[in-house]
Amino acid sequence: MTDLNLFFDPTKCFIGGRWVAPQGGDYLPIENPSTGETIGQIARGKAADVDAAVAAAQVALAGEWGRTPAAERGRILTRIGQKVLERVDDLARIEALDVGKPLKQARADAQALARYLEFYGGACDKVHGETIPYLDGYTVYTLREPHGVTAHIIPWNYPMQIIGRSVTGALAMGNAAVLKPAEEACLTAIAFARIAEEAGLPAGALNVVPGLGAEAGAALTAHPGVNHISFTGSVGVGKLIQHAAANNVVPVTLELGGKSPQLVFEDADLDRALPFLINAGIQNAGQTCSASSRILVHRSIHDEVLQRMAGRYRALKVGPAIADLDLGPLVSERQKEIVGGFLGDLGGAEIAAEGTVVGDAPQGGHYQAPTLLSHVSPDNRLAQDEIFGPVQVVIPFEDEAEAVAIANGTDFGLVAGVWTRDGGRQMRMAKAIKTGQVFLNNYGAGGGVELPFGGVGKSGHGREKGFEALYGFSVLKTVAAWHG
Ligand code: TXE
Repeated sequence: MTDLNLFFDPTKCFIGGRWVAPQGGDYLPIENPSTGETIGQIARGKAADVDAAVAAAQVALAGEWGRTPAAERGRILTRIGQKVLERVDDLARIEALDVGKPLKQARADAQALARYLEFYGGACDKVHGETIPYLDGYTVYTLREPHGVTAHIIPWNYPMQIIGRSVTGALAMGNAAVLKPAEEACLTAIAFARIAEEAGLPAGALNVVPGLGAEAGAALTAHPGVNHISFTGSVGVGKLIQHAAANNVVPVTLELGGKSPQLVFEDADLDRALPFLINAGIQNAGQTCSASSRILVHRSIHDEVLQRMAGRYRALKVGPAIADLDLGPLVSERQKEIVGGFLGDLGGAEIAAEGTVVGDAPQGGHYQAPTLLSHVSPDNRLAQDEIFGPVQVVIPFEDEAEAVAIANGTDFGLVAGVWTRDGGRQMRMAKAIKTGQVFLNNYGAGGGVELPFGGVGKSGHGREKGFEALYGFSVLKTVAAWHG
């Protein structure tokens, strides 16, 4: 069996600065998606553990953490970031085993987490209120205060990146966080708590309760002691969480994935575009909220782009995370069934090219060859629904108007890419596409932690990443003083 060789105890919850067993005494298996083996177990936290975590967060806010000045919060976050950097290799190895992503991608995630801590560490003491001119005899100013206890429900696809953009922003503003990682991949969330503890984060500022969505997750989002909810995951669960937030009248940030297009015009620099077109679809085996699953191409270059993409697809190799190929396995058999369900019903689409699962990939792993599809009608479910696997569709368009109509023709709006040398067209497209982010002649902008991120439509609402997140993780208070 794989030796996990961890620097923390994965069977514990982290509550109020202590490592505690789940109160119900129940555990969940950890699966290695590359082999299908069970490689350990994690706590199956439930409502009682969530109660304890929320109470610990409230104690922290009333105590040392609540009194920690902004600059000191910044030093602590910066220190955690430095310790994350020291552990990049360990974290990458653990994430590769837990999520199945190739080592180099897991490494990039760990480095991104460190970068978030650096960014938000530096930002803590730079969020100012303002003074507002008002009536004679008054002085009016605003304060930015923490919400209080923030709940963070995160998925399994990018645990470290999502902790970076969600939890660290909340801590920067002085909130106390309760984190419920996904049951499929909890290990780096628990590792993060251990590193934060080592770096001197005061007890209760961060609490981690692993467990099932319907148990620990539902208990956390319904908890009356929670003052803000940040959720990344499926649209269905996002709706449940928005209902739960409505019950307690608390703000909620939802990041629910997408069907993000890249628009390739006839004047695009194809040599530059090609790697972006493909990487944005296959990174993390397509299990990425901002995956670009739709490639819209001007009809005059459609066949050329399809052919060039197909050539690259045929060279893609899929294998165990540790082998560090282009793609690893999908996270679970369930995810493989979801993707297989889409590919089992092409509805007139054609397979233009597939990658290869390497011969020595272990039998029990959840491998899926990357698949490029052509002849896909824009209303085919393959072009409408989030597949969350390594599947891209190529769709031709006639002109700008049709490109925009197809790009905007899904329920989602998270990210878009536009490839054209025409400056006027770049500006028109950036305005016309309904989405949270637009990339002109790139896609993803290197993951930049500085860039606000979030969706429109069923991709969700609220913004994380960048300075903007700090406004979402705080409440504005207006103080009006009459002094005569
Ligand atoms: O997501 P879930 P799943 C999409 C993607 C994927 C599909 C299913 O299309 O195929 O969702 O993935 C917690 N109350 N995305 O099932 O169920 C759960 O424990 C509170 C897109 O993994 O939404 C986990 O921590 N919490 C996405 C988190 O919600 C609940 C990333 C996400 O799980 C809960 C992941 C409940 N009732 C999937 N039920 C993206 N935006 O990138 C579940 N959870």
